[in-house]
Amino acid sequence: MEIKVVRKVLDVNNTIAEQNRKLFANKKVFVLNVMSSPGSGKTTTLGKTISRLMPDVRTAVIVGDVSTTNDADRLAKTGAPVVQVNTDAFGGDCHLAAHVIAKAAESFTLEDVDLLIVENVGNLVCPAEFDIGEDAKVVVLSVTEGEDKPLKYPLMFRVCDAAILNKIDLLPYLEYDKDEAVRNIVQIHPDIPVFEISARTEDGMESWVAWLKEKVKEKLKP
Ligand SMILES: Nc1nc2c(ncn2[C@@H]2O[C@H](COP(=O)(O)OP(=O)(O)O)[C@@H](O)[C@H]2O)c(=O)[nH]1
Ligand SMILES: [Mg+2]
Repeated sequence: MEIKVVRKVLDVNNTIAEQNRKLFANKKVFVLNVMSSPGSGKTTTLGKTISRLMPDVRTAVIVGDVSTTNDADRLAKTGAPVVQVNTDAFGGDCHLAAHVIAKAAESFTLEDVDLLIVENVGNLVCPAEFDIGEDAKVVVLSVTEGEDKPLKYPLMFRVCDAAILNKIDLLPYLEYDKDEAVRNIVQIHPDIPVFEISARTEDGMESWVAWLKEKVKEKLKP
């Protein structure tokens, strides 16, 4: 019984996600869904990423958190239009569902947007299950979270098109086997690109931003 209810929720979500996908295709907007556990560095990474993309790639952001507008305030400093969604209004949902994205996207003039970035609610479980009509999904894993997280949360790593391994500036202070972390990611998702970066020092940012730019360009090509 419970499984049927869950399936129905996901079916309804998938239908709205397809409507979103059509709308974004029609408006030529590339949508990136960014997911991770809380604190792995999504907002910091996105702030630095957007600064490198603008004004060439016109970027807008939807930020999801259970509560507060902290991240929207941080990302608005890049000059990109930002909408904060607080899921405590929806019972404290642990993810952004497709209908929430549809509503939030109404705040933007999509004709003036090339890239819509969605910073999802922080956790490695629910966001992986909800299609929002995006073109690509990215997971951010930081080196303070342990090498085994891809094995513990395999769905997240399976559904993502790229993985960012963040906070590599901290490696000298940790007993962290980076190669093992990358092996675990690739064991779950062979051939997935893994970008080793420090959002703080901006080490490794170029190849990540180049990958994203290429993806956006592919979609915007006439
Ligand atoms: N040392 C270090 N700290 C980072 C890095 N990226 C983010 N942080 C810090 O990690 C904390 C959480 O970052 P935030 O971007 O808010 O993570 P989010 O919850 O995933 O959006 C903040 O204190 C950041 O300053 C990094 O590359 N290196
Ligand atoms: Mg954040």
